[in-house]
Amino acid sequence: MHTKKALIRRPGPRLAEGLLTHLERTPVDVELALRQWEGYVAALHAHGWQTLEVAPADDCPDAVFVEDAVVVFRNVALIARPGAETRRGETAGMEEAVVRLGCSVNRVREPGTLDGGDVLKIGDTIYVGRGGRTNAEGVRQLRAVFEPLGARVVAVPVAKVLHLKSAVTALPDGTVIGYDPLVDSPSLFAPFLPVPEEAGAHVVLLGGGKLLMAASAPKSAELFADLGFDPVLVDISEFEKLEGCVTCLSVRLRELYG
Ligand code: CIR
Repeated sequence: MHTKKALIRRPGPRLAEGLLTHLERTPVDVELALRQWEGYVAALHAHGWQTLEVAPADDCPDAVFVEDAVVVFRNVALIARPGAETRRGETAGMEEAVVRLGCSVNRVREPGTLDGGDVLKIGDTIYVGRGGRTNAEGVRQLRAVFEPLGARVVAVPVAKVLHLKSAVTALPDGTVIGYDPLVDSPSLFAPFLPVPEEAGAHVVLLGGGKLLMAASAPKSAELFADLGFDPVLVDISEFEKLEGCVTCLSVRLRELYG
């Protein structure tokens, strides 16, 4: 049977202290964040995803942004080495989780840094953003792990946003979507569709044309619906205050089982 599994990590008590790079700090309602996280997880369940919780890393305020701790291609995991030192404590629990799932494990090693949020997979192409969190050595190590498996690794500069996937993700047909003012090099992606809102650049592919998106991107949702996709909107306002988006709140592992 085709099982869709996703790794998640519940928000910890220090969530409100999460890192900020591009936004001014505004108060985060941790209770509301927990309810929004439960809504996000419920949306995954409603669309056939089984979720597995990664052990909490409560000393790390940003641990809920679980996607940053790993990259999985086929059944091979590359454990990240977060560019932000305060996030390094997030990877041990992730390593345990992917081992439980039967992945083989590689680790980004010093002096490499790499955040999972900088990695966008479209079929066998893996785009990796070289930016504030992922350095050239991290890119090299990612290539060394995934190219032998048949991946085409394409490195792209990221300067305008935190992570590559803060700027671009992809629709089920492979069209890359992004909010033009925040995409460093749109010409690197083809086909590329500009969207009308920053949060409209972030979609999680739920399967069957369904797109999990932030409620803060209604015009982009309308655009996608008009193209024959089915947007599923969730309110993640408290995570957006911390520069998080729908993509980074889970690690989807379709590849392992599809
Ligand atoms: C951070 O700065 O690391 C967190 N406050 C936000 C991480 C969001 N992750 C992502 O976009 N992949």
